Amino acid sequence: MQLTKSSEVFSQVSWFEEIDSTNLELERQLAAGSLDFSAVIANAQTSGQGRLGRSWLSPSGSSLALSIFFAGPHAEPGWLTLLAALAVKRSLEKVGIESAGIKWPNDVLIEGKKVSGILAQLLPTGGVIVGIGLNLGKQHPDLNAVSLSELGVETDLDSAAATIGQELKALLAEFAADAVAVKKSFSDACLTLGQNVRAELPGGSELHGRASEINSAGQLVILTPEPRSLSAGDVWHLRS
Ligand code: BT5
Repeated sequence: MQLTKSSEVFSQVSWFEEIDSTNLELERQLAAGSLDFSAVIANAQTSGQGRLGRSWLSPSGSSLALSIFFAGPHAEPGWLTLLAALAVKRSLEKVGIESAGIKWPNDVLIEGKKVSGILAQLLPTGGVIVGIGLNLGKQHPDLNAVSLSELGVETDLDSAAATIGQELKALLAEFAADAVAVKKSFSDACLTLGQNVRAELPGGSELHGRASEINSAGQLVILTPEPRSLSAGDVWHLRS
């Protein structure tokens, strides 16, 4: 990726060779006070967190673990996850990977395999932690995963984090200036739209229908055939 350093992009950066989870570490740091747009970066996590209690595997050398703190309302929380996914997609384009798409809300996929996942956590203070995992090296064979090195792209943790941070900063500025244009850009990158989907809601119930649009709150609208808006949950793309 490019030669910018993460220390030039984020307001403050803490580095760890290994940590339980960069999201958890950032949460601990917040108790002592953290600056807006500060970041925690790790080479390995022993307890990487996915959504809904799932795990994110990130042994040493396999991926970038990056968590960013947002103190204020840069964008609606629902949009922060989507903007982070779009920032990852744009970062991949910077290194010549054009084929990545976003499975709503938080997966970046290349040819059906996951290269990145996002975990946003709302804090009681109104701030948000956005955690981003990006696969850079060898992956566990049981995962439906792909990494940059498997695609012939070598990058280091610092430049990957810096590029994502820069793209995210740029997107937040674009979003503040012209949210409609960014929403269109997200929709164009979103693999879920137009698909017949099965959605599992956090309470366990299911919806079936066609994913028709991302609404202004960043929710996925599914025609069941009545429109239903989803703010969280898991979505499976079904064969038509
Ligand atoms: C996610 O959850 O995809 C959110 C992942 C967020 C990870 C970052 S790393 C930095 C920060 N610190 C943290 O502790 N977390 C964040 P979800 O949509 O629930 O997907 C989780 C599922 O992805 C797992 O159940 C596995 O099936 C799969 N998975 C786990 N590790 C993977 C990997 N390295 N590559 C691809 N898929 C993986």
